[in-house]
Amino acid sequence: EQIEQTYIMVKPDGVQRGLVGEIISRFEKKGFKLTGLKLFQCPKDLAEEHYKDLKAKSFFPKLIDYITSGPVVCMAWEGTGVVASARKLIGSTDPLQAEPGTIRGDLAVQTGRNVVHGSDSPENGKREIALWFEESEIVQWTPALASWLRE
Ligand code: DAT
Ligand code: MG
Repeated sequence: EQIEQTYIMVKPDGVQRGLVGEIISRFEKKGFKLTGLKLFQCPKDLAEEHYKDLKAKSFFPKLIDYITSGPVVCMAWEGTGVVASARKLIGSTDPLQAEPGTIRGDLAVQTGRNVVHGSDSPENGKREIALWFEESEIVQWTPALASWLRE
């Protein structure tokens, strides 16, 4: 089984609304391993690089303003299948379409305030973690409960 990494980020609305603990908790309880965590004020150039695939979209300037409007919480999570599983825990891009039980389905009402980001592929997981974290900020550790999560 391939161990993957994904970049998860509580967006500025999630931080302002006091949802940081709730959001971290969902990934923690699922059983993935946290390998990086920080509060961070995102500069404009980093936001533009992170969302470079959306540069041509009409909403791009608003998206950059939103992501840089206040602190975000950056996370790196690791595990087998973590990329797709995290996307499921997060729910659809439009929170009104997101299923109840998902983070966006439970905690948000609009695409432009959808509280959390998650990488969409293992390749982007690696790319985004390298973009948002220094190498020294990623910690390799063995959770004591590992044998109770996986046989
Ligand atoms: P996701 O965050 O679910 O991976 P995405 O990568 O397609 O979605 O888009 C990145 C972010 O851009 C998304 O979380 C919110 C914003 N966005 C996407 N589509 C939008 C739209 N049609 N109008 C406004 N904002 C949009
Ligand atoms: Mg995306």
